[in-house]
Amino acid sequence: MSSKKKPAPAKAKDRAGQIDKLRAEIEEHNYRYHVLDDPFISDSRYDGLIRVLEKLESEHPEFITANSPTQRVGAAPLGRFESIDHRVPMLSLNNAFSSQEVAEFDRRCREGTGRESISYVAEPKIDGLAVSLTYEHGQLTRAATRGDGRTGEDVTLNVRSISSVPLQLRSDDVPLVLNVRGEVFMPVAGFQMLNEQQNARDEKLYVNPRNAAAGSLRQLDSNVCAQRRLSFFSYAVGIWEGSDSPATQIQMLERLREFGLPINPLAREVDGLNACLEYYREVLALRDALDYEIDGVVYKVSSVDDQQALGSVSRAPRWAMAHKFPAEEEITVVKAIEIQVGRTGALTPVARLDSVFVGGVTVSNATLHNASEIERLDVRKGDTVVIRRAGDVIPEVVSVVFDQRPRGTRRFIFPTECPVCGSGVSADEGGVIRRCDGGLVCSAQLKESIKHFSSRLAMDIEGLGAKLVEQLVDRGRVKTPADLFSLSATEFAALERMGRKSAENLIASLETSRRTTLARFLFALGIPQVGEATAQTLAQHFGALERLMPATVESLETVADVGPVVAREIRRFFDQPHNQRVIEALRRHGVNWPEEAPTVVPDGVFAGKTVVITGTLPNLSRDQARRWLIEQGAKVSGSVSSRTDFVIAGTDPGSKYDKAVSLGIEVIEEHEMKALAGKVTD
Ligand code: 9MJ
Repeated sequence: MSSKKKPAPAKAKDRAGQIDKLRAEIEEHNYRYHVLDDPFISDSRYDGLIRVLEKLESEHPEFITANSPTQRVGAAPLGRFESIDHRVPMLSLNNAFSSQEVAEFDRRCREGTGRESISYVAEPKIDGLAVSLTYEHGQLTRAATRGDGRTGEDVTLNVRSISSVPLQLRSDDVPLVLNVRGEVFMPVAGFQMLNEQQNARDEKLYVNPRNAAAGSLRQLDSNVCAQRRLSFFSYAVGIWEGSDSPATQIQMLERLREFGLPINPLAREVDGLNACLEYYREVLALRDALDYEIDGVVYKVSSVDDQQALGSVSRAPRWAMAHKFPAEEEITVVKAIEIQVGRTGALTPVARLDSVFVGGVTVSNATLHNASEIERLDVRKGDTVVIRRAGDVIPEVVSVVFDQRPRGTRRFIFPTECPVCGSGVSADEGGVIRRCDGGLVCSAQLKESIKHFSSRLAMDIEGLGAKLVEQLVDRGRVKTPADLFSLSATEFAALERMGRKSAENLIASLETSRRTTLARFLFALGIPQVGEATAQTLAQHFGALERLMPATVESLETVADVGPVVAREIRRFFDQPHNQRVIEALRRHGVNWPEEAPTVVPDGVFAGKTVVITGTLPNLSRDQARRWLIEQGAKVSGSVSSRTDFVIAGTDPGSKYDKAVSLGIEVIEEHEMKALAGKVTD
């Protein structure tokens, strides 16, 4: 009979030592990952160490400590959050929105300290939630939200689940009591993942990472908060007791980092006003590349003595200033929802807005993308909405503020007829994009096509602005791009905003634009799916329009980066008699370009064929063989499928060879490939 023996005391001591060692190792890895941003081991290896520790602790629960890395999660849900009074109030920051305001701040700091120039710590302003963490004897004992600055909520259990917050400080030389302040935030990737999960579960989406972080930190069940990918940066100290605190802000950040607290890596000392403003520009340029959201930068007088000399007014320090970036999100009202018809007939719903300043510009329109987006948002005329404009992107409606919806609003009904020409509307293959079927009969499509035709990267007709194009189309004077070349200076001069001189200039620039390149001409035609780069490749590949226009879908697919969808669009475009007539007319009007030799005359055995290379060939490297085949007009693919025409096999051909044989695909060797290229198909 076997009975469980109690471990001998010496053994238990060994175990305790082993557990301690493992904890220290895990904490070291955590520190390297979150603070130094220089991990030694993979995430899965880290998880493995945690599992070993969990196992040891479950065998020896007597050795579990409150701040063991295994004890971040698992507490029972709370009924409500307790209030916590901040022993030292949590300050807020004054905001500056312009360089002048920063200059005034700098002047006040200089005058208040009697210094000629001030050394500041500059750091990004994280768009998250301020929290206050208290460490006693190096152990995390409490975490509180800012609340009104004097009283916050006890969110200790939730904050413990944030892996970048150390449960115990690293150094042997930590203050008896350390109260640090910092920002809890949700990295953008974590936010996107969370919203995907929310969407999959049919739950409410969060509007932005800040709201998601707030919603997560306010979960009464810390196990839910633990699932959310929150992170933390520290930036200030409220209480430092039991040892000498640093004399400057930058030294203070250094010490916090030594204690194992994460500090923003962009924080640094800057001297004087100009360096502050330079820092602002530098961080603004980095903004979109960061994986967390920031809404400005913060400048703090570095010397603690100077900070004390300057003091605080109404809960904001006089020694610190937030220099805000232009807001990327604002709230405004939808005056109307209208449909815009694009060059290819796509119907795009647009929200007309009460103008707001957002992302550094005044915005009065925002895209609603498509019909399903309107449905998803349930946005209606009269709604108050959140709009967003980040970087150079088109402003968009992010969400509706439903509790401000006025009575009597109606759901938007997507039109079944083109609002410009009355033609029918059809949905594309995915059903998301709806298009007007009117083609160039539709004046909206015609206007956009002409604007595109004359744009800088296309025919580059200088001086032919949008307003002129609209007049020409509205007067029925331009029905195709070719009509532009039959206009006289007198006709141009008769248009609004045109004088004799500008009309003559326009005639001159039309004259110049006649001489173009094949690539520009192809781009200008506005073939669906053919952008500037594809137009270039097509021009290089075929060398002449006469060779491109009759090309089959199969041979079009041999062009680099032209897939089946693009090839079909090109074919469909040149098949339309209307397009053929426009091209003829343009050439009649003298539009011309230098002929170039095509890179490929695809008429051999491999022209238009899909070929896979496998194994080691006797003479050619893989890449040489691939390029040789492309020159022969082949499309070289990496995998064998039923659409493969040939497999070129060398030695050790592996599974591609087996698959080709099983699919009955012709398998040939390198010398056969070369021999076949000599023959021309009938
Ligand atoms: C943020 N939000 O990143 C402060 N902050 O300092 C930084 N906030 C702050 N500092 C004193 N970097 C009060 C608030």
